[in-house]
Amino acid sequence: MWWKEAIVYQIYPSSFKDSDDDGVGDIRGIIQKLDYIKSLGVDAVWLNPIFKSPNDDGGYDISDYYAIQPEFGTMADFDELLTGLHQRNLKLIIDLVLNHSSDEHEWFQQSRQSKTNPYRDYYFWKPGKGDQPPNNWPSFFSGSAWEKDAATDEYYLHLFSRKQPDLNWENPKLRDEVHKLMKFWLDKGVDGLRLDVISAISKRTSFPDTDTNDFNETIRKYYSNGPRLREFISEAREKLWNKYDVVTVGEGPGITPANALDYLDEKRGLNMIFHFGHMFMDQGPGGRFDPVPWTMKDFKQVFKTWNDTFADRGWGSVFLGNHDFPRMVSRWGNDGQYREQSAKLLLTLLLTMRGTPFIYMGDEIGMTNTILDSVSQSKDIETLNGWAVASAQGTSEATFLKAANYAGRDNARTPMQWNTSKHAGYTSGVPWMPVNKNYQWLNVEEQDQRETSILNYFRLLTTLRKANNVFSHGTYHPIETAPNIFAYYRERAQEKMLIVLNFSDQVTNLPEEVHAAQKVKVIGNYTDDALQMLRPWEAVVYKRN
Ligand code: ISL
Repeated sequence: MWWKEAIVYQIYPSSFKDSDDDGVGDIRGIIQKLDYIKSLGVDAVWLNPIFKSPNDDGGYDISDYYAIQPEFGTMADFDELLTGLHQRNLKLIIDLVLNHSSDEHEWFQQSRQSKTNPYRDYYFWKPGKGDQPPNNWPSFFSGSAWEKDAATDEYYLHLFSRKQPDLNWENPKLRDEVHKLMKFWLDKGVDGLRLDVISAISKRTSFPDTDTNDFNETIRKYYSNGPRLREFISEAREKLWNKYDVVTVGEGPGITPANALDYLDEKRGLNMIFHFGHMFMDQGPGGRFDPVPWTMKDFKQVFKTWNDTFADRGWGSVFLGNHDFPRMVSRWGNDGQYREQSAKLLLTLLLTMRGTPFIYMGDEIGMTNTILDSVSQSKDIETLNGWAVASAQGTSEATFLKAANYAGRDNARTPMQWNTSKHAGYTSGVPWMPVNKNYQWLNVEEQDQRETSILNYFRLLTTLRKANNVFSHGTYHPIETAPNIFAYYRERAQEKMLIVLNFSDQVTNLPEEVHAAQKVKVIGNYTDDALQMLRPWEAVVYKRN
């Protein structure tokens, strides 16, 4: 099971590298960077969706599951990318969006035509209640999760944007279509499937009103963990996935420590899930744009809870950022005075934790959040819809913008910063999204040639992790410490590693237990040794004797 020891690098294709100067990243741009990706010491690439899409939600609204998005290139380009990855002993995990399609997909174009159309039940259609939607479910992207369609005077369900109608997995014909499209890509030789919002594919078909105003509670109780979720996953595994050497990674908003193992097992379930315990920790009842303070106590507890969940069976993924969340160094670290140290600290956490680490492109050089000066600069439907609702409710733009700059997805979607040339070497055209202004000093080329850069520290970490499988397979034992110190053991057979992370701007004492331990420093983000103290954002990995 290669994926248990693998380190995965996530690429958001629109923003990685543009090879034909149309201002949008593309597959040939990734091909140009294959040797760079290999140089990181990672084992696999998770590629966000590359399929034909009107791009209402960054490609997560697919209008043809068998075609490559023309802006990204051709099927021949995809085949060349896959070959290029495999030639470098790198695996490819593609991102399939099966909870919903685009409204421009042929299936939906047919489905909306009439109540008797053979594709009608590929989606969920219901009459309204008077002039109201069928129930009170909110969309992930603000507003109602139902949209009225004039042609048949009924509403269709869309948990996300109105251009992302939910697919009806109750319909065996639809499930057959989904298995067929998965088989197409598995037959091409992809090594993994990241299954978007897989936790929501089984609907409570009575569509009961939600009884809570807390959005993440609504996800847990009404959108995810539906009555047939295990059945649909097991059917795909038995009919299809078991026939291939493929890793399945389920994106599982709403999946909890209590039920995660229901969906994870080698024979009948997924191989891994992305859980969101830490990612939703600072989201208040209103969701993403309703930020609430978070504490290191909560952050550490999330890691303990999920390590305990997967201690004996199942398998976890570990991530601190992706295309849906702010840059990890801005969110969890200090992207100002201590950007370099805190970026290295966060990468140390990622690469010493149990479970498969997923690193988001640009986090290996400590890329930071961007600042929108006005909401109109956002390219993200989640932010734009959120603003439309908030402004109608009287929220000022300054207030909303503060939340969007703290928590919005635009932060993670600015182009990769390669060098100091125009647009950071990402494109010679006009970038679809402005490059972060700090690219002049924050870029791959500068860090590639500086021994103590974040990039080269990341390369040391991947080498360390691959050389010591105590990190991938060892047990996890947190140490009780001061709130901002995150310290834990990793143990396997005779090997014992001790990791100590100072999540603060303050100099602080080394925890007594750590100070007293017989140990040898293996790696750290300060070049010298402070012995009894931990400097601001200091990360140290010790090997216990
Ligand atoms: O952004 C979020 C709201 O807080 C996340 O919960 C996220 O929307 C959710 O986990 C599902 O994300 C996935 O599906 C979305 C797509 O916009 C995201 O980019 C994708 O990662 C709809 O396909």
